[in-house]
Amino acid sequence: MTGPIAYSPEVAAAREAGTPLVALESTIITHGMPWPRNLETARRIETVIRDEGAVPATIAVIEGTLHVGLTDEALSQLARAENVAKLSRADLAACMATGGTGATTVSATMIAARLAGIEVFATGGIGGVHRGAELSFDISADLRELAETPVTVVAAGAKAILDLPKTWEVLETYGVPVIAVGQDVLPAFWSRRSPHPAPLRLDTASEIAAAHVMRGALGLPGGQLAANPIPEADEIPAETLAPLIEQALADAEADGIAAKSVTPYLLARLYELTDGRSLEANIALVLNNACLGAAIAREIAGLRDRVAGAQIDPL
Ligand code: PSU
Ligand code: MN
Repeated sequence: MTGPIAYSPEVAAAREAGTPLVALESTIITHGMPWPRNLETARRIETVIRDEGAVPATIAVIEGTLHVGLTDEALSQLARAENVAKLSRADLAACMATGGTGATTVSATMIAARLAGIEVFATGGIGGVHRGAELSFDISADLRELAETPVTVVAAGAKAILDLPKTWEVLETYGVPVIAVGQDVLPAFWSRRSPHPAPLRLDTASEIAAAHVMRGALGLPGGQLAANPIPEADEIPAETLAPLIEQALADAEADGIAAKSVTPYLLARLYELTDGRSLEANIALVLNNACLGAAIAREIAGLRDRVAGAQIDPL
């Protein structure tokens, strides 16, 4: 199948039947986790979503076509491939136009999800404001995407390698709802709790779904971030991580790492510095987010059915 967008058979069937869908990014597979754990994790995430009554749609550009839903063969090839491009809003179109292959980050995955009519997207952690951004101006395109594209993103917050307070400030400026799930403080990716009070707190998938539908009814552009804390058993305490993050940042600076390479470099360096523990935590939190994402997608589908059935306006 060629053309600008291709749906996998499973996703095409779900669209036809109205089964809730959950979008998944591919950068986490190609740039966020080492082989072969990346493939194993990508498959497990998809299984969690199916077990929760939704259909996974992993998104990537392969030879110029934007794939929404990957067959297991395509997933395996991508997980093994080297030198895959990392695509954000800025480079998605050029990659497709030139027949390239690339993994989608949060921003590009949100764009693809919207095109496919998928309202929920689960991942690990969003990009944000990098430490030292006052000099480097390194702020992830993920933040502006959340302000523009109406998809609910389930993540364990922003990655703790970032400047979290500045990340939350930018999202507030952009009018993006940042919702801590079930607690009063924002999570910090590998750790359940950060010192930052949550701007919003919702405790259930049904409340998050209702907020999503209400935003649409109000005609507000943009999505919302459901910041879902990592399960307690899998977290790495923030105190343990803090010096290791400092070390990874110092190494990145010494190695002259910049632009798109910063996030993959820091994740890989932390993997070494924690003897692999950061990866185990990362896998656990993504699986946890997939589970919540599927529940939110089911709730949104239920709300839409009720609204359509009663022919009422949600407002
Ligand atoms: N979360 C992870 N691993 C990752 C990423 C997020 O657990 O690899 C990726 C996401 O695709 C996110 C991107 O959109 O990192 C942010 O990159 P940058 O900081 O260059 O915008
Ligand atoms: Mn960047």
